Amino acid sequence: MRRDGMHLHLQDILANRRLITLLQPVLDLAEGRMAGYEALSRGPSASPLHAPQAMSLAAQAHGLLAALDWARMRAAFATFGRLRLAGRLFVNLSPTSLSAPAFAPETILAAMADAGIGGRQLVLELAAPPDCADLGQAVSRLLAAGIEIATDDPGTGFSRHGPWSELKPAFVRIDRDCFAGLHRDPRKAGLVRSIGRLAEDAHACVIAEGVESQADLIALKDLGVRYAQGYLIGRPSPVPVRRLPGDVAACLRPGRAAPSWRWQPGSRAWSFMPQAHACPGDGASEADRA
Ligand code: G
Ligand code: MN
Repeated sequence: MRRDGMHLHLQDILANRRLITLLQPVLDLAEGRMAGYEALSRGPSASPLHAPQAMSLAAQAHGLLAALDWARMRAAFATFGRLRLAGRLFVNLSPTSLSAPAFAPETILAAMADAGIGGRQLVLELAAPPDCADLGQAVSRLLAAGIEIATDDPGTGFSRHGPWSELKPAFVRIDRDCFAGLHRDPRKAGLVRSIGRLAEDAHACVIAEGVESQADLIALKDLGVRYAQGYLIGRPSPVPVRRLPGDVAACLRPGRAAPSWRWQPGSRAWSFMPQAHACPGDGASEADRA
């Protein structure tokens, strides 16, 4: 499609609300229930902008990235609200949009209320390391409004991510490259453990994204990773699963997994503990619904 044609196509998608929202469950490994859902946006099915990355690149080229992010977020609110899902809603966002005027916390909260979603349910997931260092003020306003931030782990260009002290993420994502085959690779186990320690010190929880096997799920739980997401638990879908699949529930059954290595802030050491630590903002549930 030519440049002008692509611009018109994008404008049509935005003006006529042609975005599709898929939702993928995020499992709380400590509680054994769905903690919420990540919204994954797609363009119209037969469009060259079906893939989220293609849509972001085209929008960026035409100065429409913040408008696209806003439309994606509205579509995610509408789908999540219509399905009356409980827990958190994770929405991907380009870091530049975070400080765009349209993303003022009161505007976001009003849009959530419109969709029937309660406060304290939204997590903005930064889709890439931010180039701009001056996100501090925007982040502070969002946090004050009860909106949380999720970022990538320090291994994925986090030196460009700005300090965690500025973004104050409540959630830190690790990718399947980082943990796939974890149970037979002590180096990967060491890496996951180190990220867990960094996250713990920053008052954040780890989300492992892209979990496809039971072995990985059990190993992640053993290492104290709190949340997991992936095809094993549920595929991205317009109508996502709400209950744990049987094979996943079997992984979490008491006695199924070995005792876990957990970081004990008091002793500043890793030690075996029977229970997962508490996480910031625990308890977003039906009770948080408007
Ligand atoms: O990084 P981000 O959260 O945007 O990545 C989400 C993408 O990963 C989505 O496009 C989704 O379809 C895909 N995805 C979700 N779960 C899995 C999984 O278990 N394995 C793999 N390979 N991809 C997944
Ligand atoms: Mn994600």
